[in-house]
Amino acid sequence: QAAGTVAAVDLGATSGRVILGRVDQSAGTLELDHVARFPNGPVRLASGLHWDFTGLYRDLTRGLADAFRRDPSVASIGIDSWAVDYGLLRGGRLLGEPFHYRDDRNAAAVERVHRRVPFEELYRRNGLQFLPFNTVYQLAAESAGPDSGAGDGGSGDGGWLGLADSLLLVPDLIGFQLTGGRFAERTNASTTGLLGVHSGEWDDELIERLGFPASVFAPIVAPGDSLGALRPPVADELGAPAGVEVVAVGSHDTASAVVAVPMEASSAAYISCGTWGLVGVELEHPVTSDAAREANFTNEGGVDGRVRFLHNVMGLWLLSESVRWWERDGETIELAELLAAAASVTGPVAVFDADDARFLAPGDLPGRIAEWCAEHGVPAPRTRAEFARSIIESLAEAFAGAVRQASVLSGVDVETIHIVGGGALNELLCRRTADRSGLPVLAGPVEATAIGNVLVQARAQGFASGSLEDLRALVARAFPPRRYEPRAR
Ligand code: LRH
Repeated sequence: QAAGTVAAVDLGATSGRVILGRVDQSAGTLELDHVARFPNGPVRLASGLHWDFTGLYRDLTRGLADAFRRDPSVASIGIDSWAVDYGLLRGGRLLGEPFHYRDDRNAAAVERVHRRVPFEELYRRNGLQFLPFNTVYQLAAESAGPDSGAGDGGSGDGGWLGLADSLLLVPDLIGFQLTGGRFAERTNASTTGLLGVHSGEWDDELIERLGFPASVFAPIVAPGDSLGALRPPVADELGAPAGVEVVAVGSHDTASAVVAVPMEASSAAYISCGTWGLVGVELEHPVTSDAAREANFTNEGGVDGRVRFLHNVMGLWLLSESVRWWERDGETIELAELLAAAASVTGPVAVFDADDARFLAPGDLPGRIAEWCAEHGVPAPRTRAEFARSIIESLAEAFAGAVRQASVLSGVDVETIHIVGGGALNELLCRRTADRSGLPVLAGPVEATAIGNVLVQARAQGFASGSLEDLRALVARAFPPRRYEPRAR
């Protein structure tokens, strides 16, 4: 079996990267070459909180051009990003910058959706945990249109959604710009709330009941499918050889990350920890029991038809947004120093509910943490080091709790916890998650998402073969995780 190189575009909520992956499965090697990294984040326009899609596209295509300069043998490109957000198109033209999922336009839409389809029924159909920004609620807000206010049924003309002839989630939207093909990759489509949890296909009846135009949804493709060759002007701009393909990967970043968790899925839980902490287990079949619904666990689509049974914990957003708040007057805070100071805090610190919805929107997170503490009669942190420590302890506690719930709800007997993503670099978080769960934590790889993206492409190109277990064996060998043993509390 030949070795080969592919390019992964991995877009997170705070930064994006282009990474080359060289895979030689017979030699047991998997090498990453970081080609480009660029910032990403919300832009507040008059219409609300948006993404700068055009800027992102410029940055990622520049990165891809660098990648082809560095290695002209790149066989394919794969794109993954955060979930749920989308662009609307008409005649191939983008109808404005996509909304950011942290925009607050969805509150009225949630009620409107649940009035038509009660949450219990939604959950039975789509298996998704309630998050106010699930695409289904965003689309209900969209249908209400610019002029209608938030009245039931919206303006009746379908609002912005009625203007569109297609809707593409962010990675699919990039795929469309690159190839001209319009597809909906299944793992990410599973986060819309409009995919049948058992069928893995668009739930046409649900779409109709919610009054959405069925024709805007693109055909479903699976990770490993080709989205087509680069459009000739794009290939020119990237300096790419003719015929280079864009391959569907687990285009939901969390789906790609889970591919690269070097775990034994029958006895492990994973935490994909970046902006969010996605905490759960991998299953063969969805669990949509009342208990799973009440615990707000989701059944998202995984690569190779696996199920990502997990819960969203707020994640390192709590820390990054606090730092952003403290830096608002121009000061620069070194994260490593802040974490070192957090590690040396000796007294007890507040453990707050990291899941509380008040932490979702951008803004004064330290103030909201203090407010939570005041409401719950807990002394609030005072120094920045105490805030950082309180955030880490609260995340570790939420992670440990979600692992316990995942285990009870799914029947997986969890013996180890894998932490992948940026959080794997955070020693205090890994150590405290081990301590608070009483289980060993295996940390790494940090770039799990890009690795999962690379591996699914490599398999599609014939540079690798086998099941997810075979791919994970390669990850374990190339990126041996670091182990944290639990200590007494
Ligand atoms: C993580 C993530 C997560 C989603 C959220 C919108 O980046 O994709 O899985 O719930 O962003």
